[in-house]
Amino acid sequence: MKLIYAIVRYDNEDEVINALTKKHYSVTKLATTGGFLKKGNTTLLIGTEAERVQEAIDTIKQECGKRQKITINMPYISGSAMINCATMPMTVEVGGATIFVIDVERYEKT
Ligand code: 2BA
Repeated sequence: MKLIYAIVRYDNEDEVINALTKKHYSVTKLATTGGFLKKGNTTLLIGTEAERVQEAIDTIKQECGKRQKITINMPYISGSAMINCATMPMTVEVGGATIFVIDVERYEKT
């Protein structure tokens, strides 16, 4: 048994969840926040048999699309005082999904 953590963009969550549930995966959706951009994203928990992990990942990839580069204005503090706060353009990649696959030691429903 494996547990997949998939961090996806909020915009993609419905499509991903629908595609996974259609293929009979059980999914739990958590509302999460990225530490870097401080924007809402969605973390999906998917518990499944090891042999079904690749199909789940392929489904997630298909629904989330390719990663894209975007430019954001990051707060930039010059010197030590907040009064000197300005913004600095920075390019980051967004989209796609960040996926972790973890071994499950025990799984039961009571
Ligand atoms: P955020 O932390 O808000 O990161 C948004 C995007 O900013 C990231 O996209 C990445 O392109 C960039 N980024 C993140 N941390 C950075 C840093 N320290 N310096 C420069 N650029 C940085 P993704 O890689 O697609 O990540 C999307 C979201 O997935 C992240 O949102 C975070 O919530 C989660 N995530 C990604 N990698 C993770 C990891 N290794 N552990 C835990 N969560 C992760």
